[in-house]
Amino acid sequence: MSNSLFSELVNKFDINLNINEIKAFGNGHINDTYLVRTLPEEAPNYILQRKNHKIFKDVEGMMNNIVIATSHIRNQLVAAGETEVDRKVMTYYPAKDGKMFVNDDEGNFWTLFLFISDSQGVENIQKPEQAYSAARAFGHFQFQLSDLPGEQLIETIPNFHNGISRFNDFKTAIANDAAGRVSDNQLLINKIIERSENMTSIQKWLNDKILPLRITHNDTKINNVLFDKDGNTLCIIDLDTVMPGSALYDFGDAIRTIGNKAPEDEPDLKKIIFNQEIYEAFAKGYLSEAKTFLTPLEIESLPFSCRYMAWEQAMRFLADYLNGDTYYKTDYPGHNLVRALAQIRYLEVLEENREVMEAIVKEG
Ligand code: ADP
Ligand code: GN1
Ligand code: MG
Repeated sequence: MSNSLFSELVNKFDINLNINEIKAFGNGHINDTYLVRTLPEEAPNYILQRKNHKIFKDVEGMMNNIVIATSHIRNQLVAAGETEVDRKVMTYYPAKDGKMFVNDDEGNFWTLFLFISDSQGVENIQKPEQAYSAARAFGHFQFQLSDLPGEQLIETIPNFHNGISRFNDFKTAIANDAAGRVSDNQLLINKIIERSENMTSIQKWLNDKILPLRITHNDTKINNVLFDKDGNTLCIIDLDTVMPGSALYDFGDAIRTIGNKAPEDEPDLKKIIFNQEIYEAFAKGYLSEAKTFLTPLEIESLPFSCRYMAWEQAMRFLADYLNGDTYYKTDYPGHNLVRALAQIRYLEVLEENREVMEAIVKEG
């Protein structure tokens, strides 16, 4: 898209900006993110983000969730006398027509929010202290939303972490065999199927109301926490999937990304190693915030949630590969298969480390 088209989009928002440049930013698998730099140098910068409306089918409802959640947190911060509110919670801007997005001529949905200056997202956590702080930030985020009535929020992607419906989608992908890739991947497919009975238990507990439904983030990749330059956490970002869910998904997904010494698409399976030190720091940080509101079953199931999220993610990547790569952005042919193989290997590694993971959570 040309600079003038970008500027045209930004001008539809209810904010006057003197744009210096707009450039691609970030490396998510779903949305497209652009940094809007403004003049003078010291003025705030912004992020323009195209929401993937093929995946988020109700962008208006999603933005409504985000406004409800961020306003709720903002009110708490103001009431507590917090001075740097705009660095502790996301600030989204409305369009001139009052909506929280603008549409372009092709029907895409664009949103604008404040770029939190002097902040950084971390792709690979190396230090246990960072894991401890990030865990506290995610736990605190759940706490901040714990008194918000869940009925106000929609499911931005229905059944997002529902293991039963994800497994049904997976079986459909196998039955359709749209890309003719099933027969070559039977071994991997079986690794998912043989664990399905056990893995769908979180959803069964939610259905039976044995587990509480909370308002959770649902995409707790570690790069969704912003740190300041001194390593303190600032704010939780990427709020597209804030909706009713289980606290277990947030814990498990964070460990999926940082409890593994290798990235989620590591092709060399020997490099996929459990990072016990980071897991321990994350578990301790999370529990220091969340112990007060989690139920005993939730606490006891934290190690299981890590295995669940690895299984779910392996299944999602593999289903996408079998469907012909229609969901995730990929960098090369076969990328989704590499991701699925890496996630299954990580699941096996977590299974090997089950006892130590349970012992760490018991210690609190
Ligand atoms: P995606 O859904 O594609 O992961 P994000 O909303 O997480 O997109 O944004 C992509 C990247 O942009 C983040 O990982 C982070 O580095 C940066 N980013 C996002 N929001 C902010 C913000 N409010 N302030 C500063 N940087 C941000
Ligand atoms: C997607 O957008 P991004 O990269 O933060 C996905 C997550 C997956 C993740 C795997 C809406 O997250 O659920 O865990 O990729 N988001 C959506 O890396 O599907
Ligand atoms: Mg993100």
